[in-house]
Amino acid sequence: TILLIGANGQIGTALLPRLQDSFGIDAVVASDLRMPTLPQGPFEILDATQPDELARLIRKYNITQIYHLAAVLSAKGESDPISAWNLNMQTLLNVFEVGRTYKLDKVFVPSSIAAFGDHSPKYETPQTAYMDPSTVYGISKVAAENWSMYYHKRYGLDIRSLRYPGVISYQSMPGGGTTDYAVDIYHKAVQHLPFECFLAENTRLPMIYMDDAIRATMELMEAAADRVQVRTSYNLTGMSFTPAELTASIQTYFPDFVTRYKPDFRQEIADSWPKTIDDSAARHDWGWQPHYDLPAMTREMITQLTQIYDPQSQLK
Ligand code: VAH
Repeated sequence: TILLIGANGQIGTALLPRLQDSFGIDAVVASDLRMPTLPQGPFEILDATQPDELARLIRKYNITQIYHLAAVLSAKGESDPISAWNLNMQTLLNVFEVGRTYKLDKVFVPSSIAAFGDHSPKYETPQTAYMDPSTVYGISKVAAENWSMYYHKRYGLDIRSLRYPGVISYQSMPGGGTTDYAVDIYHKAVQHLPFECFLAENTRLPMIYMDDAIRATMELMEAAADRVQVRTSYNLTGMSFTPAELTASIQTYFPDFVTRYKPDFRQEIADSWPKTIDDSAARHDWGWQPHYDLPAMTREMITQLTQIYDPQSQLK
């Protein structure tokens, strides 16, 4: 049985149905701090900062795999660095400790391009670059990567990890990230509203469409253990674009759509991150290949969100 922690979050919402498709609805226990409006399948309220609560669920359901997707993201973490650090690290170490104690088969923990920093190369950032993250979120990700490696080497725990770029999806809203603008912009566009962007127009960042992010996660977790050579976390990317390029892509559907630029504190965070990513290790080790580029993603986002906001209309 699989335990999904952070099932209500942006990635959890999209990952849950895919795990249920692959393993069966009763083989996946979803968990989060709050009940979702419409729980699909087994659901448990879980505060993963509490080791006993987590261990109780492991025993109750005979959990053999954990996908740990609970975290405070980059922008939100800056408003209260110590709480963000505590939440991100406590939940991670609790997951690794139950992983070791209950001899779990596999554990998935996400890292992020936010683990890179001012002195990491900005273009085609390599798998093994110097990492000096500027946010507490990024610091927690670098620490998480090193703990992953440590538990793997010392206890043989099969931990797998991806450095997600900004993830773009229609299923649910991200919360507290620096790449969130690239989701919000589509919501404004399909509602025929102007968009105010908190990043400057030429801020290039690596991104991925949710479908590709989920497929990468599933493929990494399905790969034979000896193919998973990187035990910190794999670089991963789908595409890279700027707010201006994203706006132009949306304007092919909505020519009157406008973005106004009003950079705030998140600009500095974005400027410390890579602009493009070299994910050749993932491609080489377990065959990673993205399917969505910017035009394909825009088409899909606009089609799906149009259905949600205006179910009567048909995108031509
Ligand atoms: C954030 N989306 O903006 C997250 C992320 C790529 C960065 O990990 O904080």
